[in-house]
Amino acid sequence: MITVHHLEYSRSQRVLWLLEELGLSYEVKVYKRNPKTKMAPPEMKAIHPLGKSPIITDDSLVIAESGAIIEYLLDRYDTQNTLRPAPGAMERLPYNYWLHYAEGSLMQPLVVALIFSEVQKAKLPFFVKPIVNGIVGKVNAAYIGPQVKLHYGFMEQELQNKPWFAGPDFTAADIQMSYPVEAGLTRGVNPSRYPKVQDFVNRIHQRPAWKKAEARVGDFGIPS
Ligand SMILES: N[C@@H](CCC(=O)N[C@@H](CS)C(=O)NCC(=O)O)C(=O)O
Repeated sequence: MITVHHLEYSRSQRVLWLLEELGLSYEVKVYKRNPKTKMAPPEMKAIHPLGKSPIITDDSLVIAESGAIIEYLLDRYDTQNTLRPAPGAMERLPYNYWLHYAEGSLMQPLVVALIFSEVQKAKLPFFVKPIVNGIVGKVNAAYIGPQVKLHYGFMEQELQNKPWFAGPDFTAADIQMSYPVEAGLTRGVNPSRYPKVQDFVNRIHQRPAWKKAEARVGDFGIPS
């Protein structure tokens, strides 16, 4: 039996969605974030030493890291390759690219954006606030803003002539991309500048498997 260790409002929503797309049965154990630090609770470290979401267990196997979980589930339960191009197919390379780009490249500036927005929201003595705001403003102007613009411009361009990231068909790479794409939109990216990206988000929300997975845990919100 597959169990998804799901931290609320986290990357593991993708695993729930994938399991619904594959029509597999699974159990979900929901963990709450620490209200102050937003970190995962210590119980998750009892499952995997890093204690980060997602983690799945499949009988005695423990698997962490969303990309590795997706590959494991497809290797084991999607042998007909319904959610990825078959090895050797033309779209297999772009599929691999987007599967890895999501966590390897796109998430980076978005995590920095989240950290600096938390720093700006922190309760600080009034005389420290202008200094902190100045630093945050500089990091935004020099790094976060240009990087996020670069990535969203790239994705917008890539989606000009194809409906899904890897080509004409919906794949698990779209599932992996969904979280960082939406994280950017909740962290200040203006959707009207990226209509194809916004359209991607609208279309994934319409998928029955997305709706089923979201209904299973309540709400798929993303920390902003
Ligand atoms: N690259 C990892 C990232 C895992 C990760 O950082 N997960 C976040 C949730 S979105 C987490 O568990 N945060 C809480 C914590 O670090 O305590 C993956 O894709 O699985």
